[in-house]
Amino acid sequence: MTWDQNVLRSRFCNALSEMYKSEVPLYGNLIDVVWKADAKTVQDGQKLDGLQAIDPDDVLPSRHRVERHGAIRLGTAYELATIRRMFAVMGMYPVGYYDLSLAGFPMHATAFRPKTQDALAQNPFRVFTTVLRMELLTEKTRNLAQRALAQRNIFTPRLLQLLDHAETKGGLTPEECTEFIATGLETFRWHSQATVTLDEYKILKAEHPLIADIVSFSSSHINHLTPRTIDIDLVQQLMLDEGMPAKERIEGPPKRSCPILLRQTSFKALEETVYFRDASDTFIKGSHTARFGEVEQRGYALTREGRQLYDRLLNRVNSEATKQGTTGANYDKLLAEHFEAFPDTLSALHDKNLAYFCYRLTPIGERIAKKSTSAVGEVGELTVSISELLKKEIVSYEPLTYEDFLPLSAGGIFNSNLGNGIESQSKQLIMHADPDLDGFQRCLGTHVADEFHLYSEMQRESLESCREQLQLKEI
Ligand code: OOG
Ligand code: NI
Repeated sequence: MTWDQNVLRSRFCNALSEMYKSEVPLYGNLIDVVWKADAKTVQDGQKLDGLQAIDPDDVLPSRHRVERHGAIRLGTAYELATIRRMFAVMGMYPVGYYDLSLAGFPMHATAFRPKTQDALAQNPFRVFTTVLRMELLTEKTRNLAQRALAQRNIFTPRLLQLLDHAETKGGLTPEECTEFIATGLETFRWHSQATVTLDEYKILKAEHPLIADIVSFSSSHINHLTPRTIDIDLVQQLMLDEGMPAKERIEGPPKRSCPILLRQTSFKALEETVYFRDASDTFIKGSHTARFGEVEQRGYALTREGRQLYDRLLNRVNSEATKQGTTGANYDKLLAEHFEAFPDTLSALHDKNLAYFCYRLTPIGERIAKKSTSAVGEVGELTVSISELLKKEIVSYEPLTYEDFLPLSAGGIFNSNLGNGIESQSKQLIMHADPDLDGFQRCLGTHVADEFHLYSEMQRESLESCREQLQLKEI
């Protein structure tokens, strides 16, 4: 049985991209803009050293053109548990828990993604997956939502069979893989006929537009796809130059020499024609705003300490902005000012333990490793500190790329695409809910992996490999 999860994920991602480009032609234009921006950045030699360090292959256009993520929104525990099975076939596993009540939404989320560096390098596609929190809805809306969701099955019967096959036989045949892609796409396809009446849609939408988006259709349409860029500021500018309906600002940290975490922007969701059934079972024309195109620029993965500093600074910016009513360019100025407190050199990020790194032997280190005795001491006996190995240029480090998401940035992306012009920095914190990781994991039927743990294991393994090669007792 030839079943390579990485290949299947790549093929699925390509098929999804083609489907989405045909459904939302503006998304194809966005890909072209990203392509143009990256080519220009590479040509102008404006690449920052830090960016090169992130992923040297990324400057090679072929790999860079692959979509990095998409997003879907689900309604029930069954849908979440089944999507978990579907993504597992493609080597994508739930990582991280995102409490979106922080941003005022009755939802929580995880990201299904490859977990190892090798799998990420082969194809990094991941899907930000949200599920509705029924307990946060009013009774009337909850009843309506539960009724509508109980009537749909977003998975084809054939897909469900293939999931059983994959699990019981431990894989799929080549023919089954091809079928899996074709039938799996149906889960993410757009349907312009709603499953609810216009009145019901209005009730759902009045409570929250995202509830209407999740509940009113027979599939969980992909709501955006996202290529990665090496210069998001340039992409934002080019989108504006081309008259695309760009989001007002880039989410996440400000532009820096050492990019951290994730910066995102998008073109805003389009208003699309939708047909609603009325009481006499005829269709009436209405509209719905849901689907958009996004761009991401990925930076370094931060440690818990680094992330706490990021959150602290961002909270300060947001509370000051709310107090003073700061928006737009002034918000970005405020953000840049506050983020001056975040160290912006590789060595400071490393020495202050703010980011995760991958350690490697330098050519000097490799020469030492080849000899049977270590230049720094007796084989297998010595404990040498990492700072000493770095000082003697035996070992060097590169930052690890952040592979996850940011809940407040996600909130900003959601908000920009509700068709009401609310931007993240002026959002209304209407939700007073606690996170519910346990409830989420119960729906999912498994645990979500802790992203900090994954990065710190990668760092630890890289150090362990250096130790082994240098034949040291301990680093
Ligand atoms: C998901 C928004 C979150 C991101 O890039 O932060 C997201 C959604 O709109 O459903 O995709
Ligand atoms: Ni996104």
